[in-house]
Amino acid sequence: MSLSAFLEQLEQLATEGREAFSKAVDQDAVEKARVKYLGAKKGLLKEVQKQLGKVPAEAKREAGQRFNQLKQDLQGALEKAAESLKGDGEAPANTKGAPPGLPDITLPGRRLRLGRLHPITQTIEELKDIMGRLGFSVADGPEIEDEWHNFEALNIPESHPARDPLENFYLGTAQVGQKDLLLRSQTSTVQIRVMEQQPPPVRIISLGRVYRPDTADATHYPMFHQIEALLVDKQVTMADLKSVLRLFARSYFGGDVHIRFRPSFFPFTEPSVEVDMSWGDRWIEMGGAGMVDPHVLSSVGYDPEEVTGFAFGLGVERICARRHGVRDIREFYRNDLRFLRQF
Ligand code: FA5
Repeated sequence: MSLSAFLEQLEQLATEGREAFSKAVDQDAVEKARVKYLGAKKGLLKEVQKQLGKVPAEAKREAGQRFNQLKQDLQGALEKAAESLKGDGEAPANTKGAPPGLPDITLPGRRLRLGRLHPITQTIEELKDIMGRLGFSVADGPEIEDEWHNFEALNIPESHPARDPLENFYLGTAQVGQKDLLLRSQTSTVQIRVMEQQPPPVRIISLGRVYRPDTADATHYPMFHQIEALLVDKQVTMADLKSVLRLFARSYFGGDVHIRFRPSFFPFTEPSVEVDMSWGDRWIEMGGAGMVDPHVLSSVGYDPEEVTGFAFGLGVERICARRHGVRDIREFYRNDLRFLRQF
């Protein structure tokens, strides 16, 4: 290979390499460029170095010098790129190149940070996807509810402790003779709204915020999210409930998750169960479930002799926390960007 052919190769590599480092927008891109151009095994520079042996003996010295120069040059470009992306993407201090007071336009630009969806929003989208694949469509309901949808239609009578003012955020807007409004305490309200509006079969999920005056701790927050599922059709059984929950859990968490039912009580399901999920030997309560109580079906005008149904309601924060190893759900609402940027 002639000296000029070798130098030409070298120049081209230099131009490309410098450009790659100067265009790198984050440390990842810098690393990619480093491997491509300066990689010890398969870097392009290494490839060119191999050509050095083919240059005629009398031109070797010059070729070698140019090669070393270029190598230093690219290493410099790498360090500069890495340096300028350090420290949260801040541009380096304006210390040289421009007269005092004027911006130095030769400095690399300030990297723009892209925003991202909140981890709970990301989880909701994923849960919708999974349940969508199982044939469930998304239904929506208001966060400000009336007592009929939050309680009565769900078989929770006036005297039930779940209606206690200390357990709910009542809005205190009732006029004389009217029922009060409240922030919904569960997404089961949407079951009623959907069944009131359409005849069976029903196969929906509803995801959204719910509110309870719970003291915040590692597993509780006064505002949290639930995913509610409702399936009403002919001959729906507990076995269907368990299969759907298992499929759901395995799709979201992976194959090693197990589910178990513990007998429980909800006024709107009979029988009712608490749904626990486990990894290894630790069981965590994720929500409640059961077969829709015949009273609830009749209260929305369905015939309980004709159709049966199951429903479940799970806490989204707990699901998301478990998947990502977050030990305290309060982290989701501290608005600490160092935490949120990890998702
Ligand atoms: C209910 O809310 C029922 N509506 C669930 C249901 C739906 C039963 C359909 C039957 C049929 P529960 O109050 O247990 O049930 O709440 C369900 C889940 O919400 C809990 O298991 C938990 O994961 C989550 N959860 C409850 N309170 C909080 C809170 N303060 N902060 C975060 N998550 C909570």
